[in-house]
Order: sequence, then structure tokens, then C-alpha cells
Amino acid sequence: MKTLHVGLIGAGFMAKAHSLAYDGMPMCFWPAPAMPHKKVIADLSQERADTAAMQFRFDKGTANWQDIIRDPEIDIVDICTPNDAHAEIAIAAAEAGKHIICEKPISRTLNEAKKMYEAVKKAGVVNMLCFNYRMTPAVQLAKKYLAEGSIGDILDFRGTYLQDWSADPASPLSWRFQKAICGSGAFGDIATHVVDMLRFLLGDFAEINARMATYIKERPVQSGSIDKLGTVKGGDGPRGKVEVDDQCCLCVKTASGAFGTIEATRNAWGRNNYITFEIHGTQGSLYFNYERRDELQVCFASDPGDRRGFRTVYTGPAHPYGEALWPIPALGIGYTETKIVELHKFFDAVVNKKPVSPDFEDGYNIELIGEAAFKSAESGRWEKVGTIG
Ligand code: SOE
Repeated sequence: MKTLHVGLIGAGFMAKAHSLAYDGMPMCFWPAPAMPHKKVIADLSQERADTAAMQFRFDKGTANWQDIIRDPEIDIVDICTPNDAHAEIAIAAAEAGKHIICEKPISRTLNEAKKMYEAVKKAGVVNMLCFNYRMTPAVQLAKKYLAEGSIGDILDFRGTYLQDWSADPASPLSWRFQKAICGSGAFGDIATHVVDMLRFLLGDFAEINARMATYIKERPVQSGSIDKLGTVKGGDGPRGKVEVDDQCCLCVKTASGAFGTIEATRNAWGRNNYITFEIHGTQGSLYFNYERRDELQVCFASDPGDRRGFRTVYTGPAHPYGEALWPIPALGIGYTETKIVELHKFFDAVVNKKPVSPDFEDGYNIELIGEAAFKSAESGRWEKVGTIG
């Protein structure tokens, strides 16, 4: 069996998720398209890289990510850094002919997204963007219902991504609040996941009317660069300005004529990873909540009136990816499983020279949606979503 050699850049919490997926992918999807070999992990200092190499089981660590790009044995460049490094690394990797898997959002700006998209297109390398939530079996089942027309013509939808890790004003000013590093706040960090799922389910977005708000204007400056997502208090040290959106609310018209809303905030006390969508059609409705991610709720208008209501389909071996994962329903799908499915798709695309989705083109399209949303938040008007090219 072929082996693909991996160089991973950025040893934070996403490196843990990706490393678990490299180990778990062949265990679930056997025979695997290729065996992953975790060769090099890069972080900002040699000490941190060496520790990460031990923890995540890479052969070695490096403080210089360019070592990975220059290494002729590396097939895959895996980008898990904060957003400001995505473009530079991805463009260098594409020019070196490496296949790329990159954490979301694609970049900080539209211009960076464009350059990344053009670089992978020119190089002809496989490129994947990690919007992993659409890999949840229940989300894929929703796609199946929609493709079969089971709920009729789509009228409207609502999506949310609500968390509370930054609701405390004492939680630190990490890179996720500094525009020069992250590009945007709740929009880029979390709304993009819901945008990806709804584009996957319902097609392109045509127009946006948005509101963005920043509630907590200053936070204690974080010492050290590892982002603890609000679990570590910043203390009494100096405070810095929050430069990005805490909350965003988008009204959306899709190209197919459906209307919907998407809300995202990381300041909603009591909400943890509350990713939901509800879709209403002329013949029924679908509802998904990632906090109950094994389940999809469906309601059919054709059910007799005295039986009509949401029923819960509990996903398992009969559903997308189910056979590869666990042998009976309710053993539970977790974050790692979504990453395993994602990685399998990526490896399959690299080995079998197939396209993969979501890719940098999707990431660029989502940046175009972001551009329309931020423009609308300024203008107060509906703004058209731009197109590639
Ligand atoms: C923080 O909001 C975060 O880590 C996001 O960056 C991830 O994309 C999300 O899946 C979990 O929460």
C-alpha cells in the first residue's frame, strides 16, 4: 500500500485533531487509499515542535516550516496555523507541488483567498479546506433527503453557530480577536462553518444583508501564543482593543430563491458548540443540531395530520460513512470522526486523482460571501455576492 508523508504546520489544538485523524483514518476506512506517515511537525520554537512531535507522534519537530516545503519526501502539507500564515504557506506548498489540507477559514482577506486559489489551480495540486461539520453522517443524510426532493421546494432556512468561550470580558485577547492575524471574528471563525454546510445543502448564496457587532471592546492581552479559547483568564495585565466582530447576523437569499438567516456568536452563555440548521420546504422540514449530532429530525407534510411531526432518524451503519465508523447506532459520532471522514476524502482524492470538496474554491466563495456581509453591515443594504473570475 502507498504511503503519503505528512508535514503539519502549527501545533495547537487542530494539530491534535488532525493527528488523531491520521491515526484513525486507516483503522476506520480499511483498506485506506494510502497509509499516512506523520513525518515532521512545525511550530514557532524548536522546543515546542519537539514536544508536539512526541505528543502527536511525528518523527521530528522543526521551528522552520520551510523545511517541510523543501523536503522532497513530503507529499502533504497540513496547515493548522492561525489564519495569517495560511496564504504564505499554501502558496509555497503549491509551488513545491505538495498537496494541501488547510484549516478554515481559507485566509484573512479576499485577496489572499484569490492568490491561494490561483496557486493551487496553477500547480494542479489537490487542495482541501477543513469545514469538517459537513462530514457528520446526519448532515450527509440531510443532503440525501434534499437531493431526493423529499421535502419539496426549499422555501426558507435558519442556521446558527453559538458558543460561549469568549463571553467573559476577562477572557484573553488571543489572535482570534486581532484583525491582522484572524481577518474577522465570529464570521470567519464559526459562521463560515454554517455557511459551508448551507451552501453544500442548498447551493450558492446570491445576496446578503448583514449586521455585525462587537460587544466587548477590550480584553486582557494574552501572554504566550497558544490560544486557550477562554479557559485561561488574562488577569490584570494590559488590555488591548478587540478589532473584530463578536456577533454576526446574516440574511441570505440563495441563487435558487430560498431565504434564510445565519447567526453566529462566541458570546452566548450556555451555548457550547451549538451548530444548527432548520430547512423548510413545501413538503416538509429538516432539523440538525451538532450538540445531538447523531440525529437528524425530519417532518413530512404527507404524514397523516394526527401523526405529523418531527421524527428523529438516529444515524448508524445504514447512513453515509456509517459502515466505516461504528457497527451500531448510538456508539456516537464525535469531532474526531468528522476529521477522520475529512481526511479519508482528502487521501482518496490525492491517491485517485479526484476532486475533493470543500476545496480552496469553496473557501474563496465563502470569502466572497464574507465580503458582501461586511459591506452590507457598513451600507445597511442588501449586497450581491461576487463570483470567482
Ligand atoms: C473556536 O471558535 C473553534 O475552535 C473554531 O475555530 C473551530 O473551527 C470550531 O470547530 C470549534 O471552535
